[in-house]
Amino acid sequence: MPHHYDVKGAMQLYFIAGTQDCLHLAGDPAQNLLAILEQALQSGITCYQFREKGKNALHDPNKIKALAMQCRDLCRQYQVPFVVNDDVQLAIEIGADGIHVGQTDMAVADVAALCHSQCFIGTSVNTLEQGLAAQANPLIDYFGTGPIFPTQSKEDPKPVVGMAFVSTIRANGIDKPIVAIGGVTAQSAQALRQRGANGVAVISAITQSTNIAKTVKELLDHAE
Ligand code: TZP
Ligand code: MG
Repeated sequence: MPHHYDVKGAMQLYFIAGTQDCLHLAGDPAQNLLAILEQALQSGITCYQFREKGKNALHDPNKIKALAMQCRDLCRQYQVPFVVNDDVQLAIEIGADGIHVGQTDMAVADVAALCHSQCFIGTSVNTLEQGLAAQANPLIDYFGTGPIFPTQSKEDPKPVVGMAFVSTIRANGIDKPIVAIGGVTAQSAQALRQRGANGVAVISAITQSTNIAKTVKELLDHAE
């Protein structure tokens, strides 16, 4: 039996973050992540991805799992899908709603065999060829297109694709749920939706906001 989520609806405003994205704030990064996530949930984000990644991330698997469970519990309170980045075993262990795997992570067929009954599956697309392959693969439920603009939030970003990439994806008959990612702010969210994105995925626009409620409202402006 496949997962039962409204994936397209979840793409409207997809927040991604880990402790590495909270290091600009004083205090404990894990507590800061939880506080930011709770504000973002209260303000109306439609999906959250737990992404603990890079040299500044937590590295103790027990701490990562404990934090992921706290984030999951917050998302459940607000009935917002909880997605785990990369780590399929963690996603299964803690009952995540979705799993996101990049082009070089575990193969989608293997991910699906392990967890598609519970989790929806997302991937990342940086070229039209990858987009056509993701469209053709029935195991992929959504994908991220980007980076649209330069990003400070990823250590090894792929080449910037620009807003036109979203139009190119739709012009080629790709109709799966897509979320535009990479340097997206309230200034570009509406234009990305007009080009055919179902929504936007952001890290820093929310983690570095000094008014999360206002930022989330602006990022959701003109969403369906
Ligand atoms: N994948 C492509 S760009 C990116 C990821 C995870 C980072 C997006 O972060 P920001 O701060 O919204 O540019
Ligand atoms: Mg990955």
